Amino acid sequence: MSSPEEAAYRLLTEYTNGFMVSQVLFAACELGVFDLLSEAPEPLGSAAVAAHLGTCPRGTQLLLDTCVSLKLLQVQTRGGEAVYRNTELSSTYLVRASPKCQGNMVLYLARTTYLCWGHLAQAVRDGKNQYRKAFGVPSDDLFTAIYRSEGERVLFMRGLQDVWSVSGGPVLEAFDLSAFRLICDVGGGSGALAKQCAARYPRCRVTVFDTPDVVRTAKEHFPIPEEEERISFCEGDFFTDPLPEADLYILARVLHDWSDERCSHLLTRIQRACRPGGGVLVIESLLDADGRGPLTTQLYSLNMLVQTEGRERTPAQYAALLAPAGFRAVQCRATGGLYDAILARR
Ligand code: SAM
Ligand code: ASE
Repeated sequence: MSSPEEAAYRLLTEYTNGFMVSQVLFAACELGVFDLLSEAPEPLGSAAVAAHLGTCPRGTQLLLDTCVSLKLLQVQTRGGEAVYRNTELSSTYLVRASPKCQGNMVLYLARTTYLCWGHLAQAVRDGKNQYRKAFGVPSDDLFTAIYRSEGERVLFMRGLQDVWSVSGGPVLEAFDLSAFRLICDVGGGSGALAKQCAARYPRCRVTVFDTPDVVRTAKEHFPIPEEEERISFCEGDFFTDPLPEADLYILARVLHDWSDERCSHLLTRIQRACRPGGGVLVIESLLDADGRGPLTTQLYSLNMLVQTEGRERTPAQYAALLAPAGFRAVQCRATGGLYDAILARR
């Protein structure tokens, strides 16, 4: 039996070492460990992994053994040698070829988000995102900082779309959307959620509205199959330009980027574009009513502090933005997954 004091020390140590766990996962993804093991015809020893990846044998062995303790890899002994293969977790979520691969989000967290989090204390002091500190870029225009380069824009868009292969179904099926025939995904990025929407609701058409740079990058790097004539792109600034006509406006992970004032402005513009009886579907990770959890959403909210101008919100906070903008019948549905859905009517 351990004393409460020892248990507290163990918990403290787990927290202080948490960043090392993230880095093990980041490094294994960056190096291509999971792809290599999925393509190999049989489990590989650490020397073979090192040879294939061009990495040092000692570091490779330490990394692989730590991945085993984290349940990212499995080890067994064959002919006196330890050989490694993927677990169910890594084959499903970390191998590129898997339809549910989250590898681009892992890379984005490793290369961008992690560096902003290195300045969390500063963000709490000054209330600002940390692109200037982390990357030396000005951050007075949020998406100019987020899209610092073409490569960064592609990685952000790839990373963001990963989650919809897992959470797209739950958020789009939280409400029956079959009555909405013309849907506009406002700030829809690569079009990944629009594709899922078109697949689930065979009678709808979806317009993805985003900035000209994002629409160009989407067309170049995220092609939509030609037979999918029900999805189209429209470019503009959602704070100033006319919005496409639609029965349903989707706002997925858009409001969490912005202050209450910017959210109200955007929602009012959407309300004016929306026909009576139409609606808005907000897709976000919802905080509990008292804001005390879930921990993952609280961490995402801090992430919005270091990376954006926004925060995650409670259902009541979303309702308080939607009602003054002219939306009624606000309904919240928790999906049990990472992202939840709120439907409101014009
Ligand atoms: N909805 C997508 C998702 O959840 O995967 C992308 C969410 S991303 C966090 C925010 C999106 O809003 C980006 O695609 C960004 O380009 C777009 N965006 C930001 N400011 C915008 C503006 N002023 N006009 C149009 N789109 C904008
Ligand atoms: C944004 C979403 C994200 C802006 C920056 C972001 C995500 C990571 N960085 O709108 C995806 C959500 N994940 C987290 C950790 O918040």
